[in-house]
Amino acid sequence: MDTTASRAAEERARLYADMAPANLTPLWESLHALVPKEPRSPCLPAFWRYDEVRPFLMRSGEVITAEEAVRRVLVLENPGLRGQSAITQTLYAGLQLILPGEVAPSHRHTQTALRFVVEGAGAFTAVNGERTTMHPGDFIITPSWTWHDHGNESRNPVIWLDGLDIPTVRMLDSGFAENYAAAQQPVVRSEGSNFARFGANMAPMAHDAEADPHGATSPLFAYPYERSRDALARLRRDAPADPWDGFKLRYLNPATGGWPTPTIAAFLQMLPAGFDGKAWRQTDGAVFSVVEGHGRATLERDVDGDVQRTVFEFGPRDHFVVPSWHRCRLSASEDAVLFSFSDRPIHAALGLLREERLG
Ligand code: GTQ
Repeated sequence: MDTTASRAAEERARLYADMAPANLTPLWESLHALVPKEPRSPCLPAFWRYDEVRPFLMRSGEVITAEEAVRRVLVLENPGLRGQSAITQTLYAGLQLILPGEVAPSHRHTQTALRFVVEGAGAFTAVNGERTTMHPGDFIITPSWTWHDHGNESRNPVIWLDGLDIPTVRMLDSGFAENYAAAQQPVVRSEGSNFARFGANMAPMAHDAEADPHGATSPLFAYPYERSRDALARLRRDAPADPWDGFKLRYLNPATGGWPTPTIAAFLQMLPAGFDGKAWRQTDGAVFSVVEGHGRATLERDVDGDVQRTVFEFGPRDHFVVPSWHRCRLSASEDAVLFSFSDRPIHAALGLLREERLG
């Protein structure tokens, strides 16, 4: 370095050091990272094989009760976001275990939650005074600020995937929570009441009073797998598979046609045996839970001219995450059904949603 350049570098370094106590930093040192040409997420592709996770979950059942833990959950923590309890920059995911006879006590919080039942039937979740019995593949919503508790009156352990917008609410500093006075909230409606009111493509004559007046969260809180699975099977009879997605449907808010929750979207798709999908990418990072079948997800992204490739060979009850703007191709060696959720409603609401379907 010539002396002029080294003098400039020294003067800059002195400026940075002198102004740091005044809480001032030079934008020009970080501009390209702050305003990147395209997303370069610290979130990494990651895979959780169920055979590996399940024994740890069962061990957690030996060391702590659901009551003591409040929620006995193993967090699916992204290896690129260690210490943040996050699976993507905006979303949290975990696998929750509830053993026969246990109760996870009632509380409420501003974070929105979804459950996707992975193993076992006969546990229940109670939301807003109504219980729903859980079966594998059921998609269940816990809207922001609604009382909820879980219990297991069956003879088997029940395990489900929790998806919450915890990192989003943390970023917005809008988290509130409180415990209910008793372990369980009173049940005030019979099971199935919610589905009768909102699950038949019909709605009560006046439902504004009981539903979220902003329509931000679906008034329907349980979407049975049987129905969703049947819809995919019927789709398949009448139309060819989409080259990128196979047969894919989104869960909706029946009162608005919009997303089921204000922050989290959810999807169910079937990849027919032999499906070899084309690549797509999207700004919303997505978490996948495999329900049926075996297949492969191939993820790629370009880093400084190199292609980083990650391949996941998936089977039932495995979980994986496709971070923002990674190219992803899905294929299936036998009929496969995948549930997924993402922060798509946030991207859409802010005008930031981008997606590409590649050749
Ligand atoms: O079931 O209420 O996985 O509050 C994390 C936080 C589940 C729940 C989680 C929660 C819950």
